[in-house]
Amino acid sequence: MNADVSTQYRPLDSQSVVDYVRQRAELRDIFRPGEALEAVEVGDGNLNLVFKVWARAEPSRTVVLKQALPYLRLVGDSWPLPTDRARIEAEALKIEYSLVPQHTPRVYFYDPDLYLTAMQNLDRHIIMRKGLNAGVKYPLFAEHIGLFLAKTLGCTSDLVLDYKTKKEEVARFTNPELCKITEDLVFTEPYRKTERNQYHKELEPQVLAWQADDALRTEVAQMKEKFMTQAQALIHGDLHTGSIMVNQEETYAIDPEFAFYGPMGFDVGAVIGNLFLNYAAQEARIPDPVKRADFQKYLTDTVISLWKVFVREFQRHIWDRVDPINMPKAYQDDYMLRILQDSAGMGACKMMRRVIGLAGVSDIRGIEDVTGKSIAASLALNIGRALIMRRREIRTIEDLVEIATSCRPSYPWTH
Ligand code: SR1
Ligand code: MG
Repeated sequence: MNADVSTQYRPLDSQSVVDYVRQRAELRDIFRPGEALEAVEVGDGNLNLVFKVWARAEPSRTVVLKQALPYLRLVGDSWPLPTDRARIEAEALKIEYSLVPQHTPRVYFYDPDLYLTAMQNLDRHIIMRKGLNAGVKYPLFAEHIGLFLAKTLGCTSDLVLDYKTKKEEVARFTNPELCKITEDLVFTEPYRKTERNQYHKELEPQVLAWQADDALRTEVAQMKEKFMTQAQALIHGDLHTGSIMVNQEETYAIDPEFAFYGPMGFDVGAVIGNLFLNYAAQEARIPDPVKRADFQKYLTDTVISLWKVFVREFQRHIWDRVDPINMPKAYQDDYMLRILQDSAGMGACKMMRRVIGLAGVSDIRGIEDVTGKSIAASLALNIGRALIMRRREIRTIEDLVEIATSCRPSYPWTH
């Protein structure tokens, strides 16, 4: 076991989690002493155990327990992983809840011996990626995530925090091993031959062209440098559509275990990049061209409105409260433009890694027909390349969307 694992640590299972829940005083408002409880392990992510526990007599009285394993679940115990990520996640959730409680699951407690967080069970919501793959629209999502991004990023930055608190927060959220996963899987491995890359063989000509492209690797290296050096705000660090739970009325961001002080554009770009991954996937998922165009327009409209909400809420919660002597309007406008261009570049990297590297997304890898999968993957790579290479041209969110929507798949290959 890892050196950093507590001596009291033991991974729970669907039986032991029930006994554990009974012992926790923090949950006595939810569960009655001695009543029958049921539990199931539902974790389908890459890293952790996730249990749902509920009262048999009244399943709406329920809780989720998320427990870190000391290794990467996706790969096994050959890839050790620090359990401190569980503390980071619980502390990030508490900050996010203080800023946007309507979009953050409530934490009941964190157990530092078991690296376990007990939190609100979002049992009326589904993982957004699954909904999008099924062609479901979420009309309030842009409004909700735009607010979430503006408050969680703006309020944890130097624009709001005092000089000392900011540095203390950077230290508290130092998360080197999970950042290293992102540095490797998002910014490094897709652009070189490695055993962990996992693209399907029909895509090989385009992957090899991307890996041979010096200009592309130069731009990706710049994004990696920014990710590693710009402690701009407490970012979620993994805000893809698998880390968002939705229904028609509500939106929650979950799973901030990759949180650290990084560039705001990494979070905004994660959301935008994942919407464009789904846009590319719909090329194969929706055969009817009229229905496909309608859903893709919903996705691009969502990108435009989430950015506009982000700008509006950033104005309201951040810029309206700063000192305009040292942060004049021109500085503020330039700050927002830099976030937009970073979002294009980092969102692009997030798209390309999900096509080429370890830990792909079901939007594309879940397409069974190999021709359809190749068309979708090729389009995602072309959108990614265009967004990162042309990001300096972008002045508005409409420019960003225009660059993405002017791309076409290169598959089937013409030579
Ligand atoms: C090795 S972990 C793979 C991926 O899962 C997480 O959700 C992050 O995106 C990470 O890169
Ligand atoms: Mg996750």
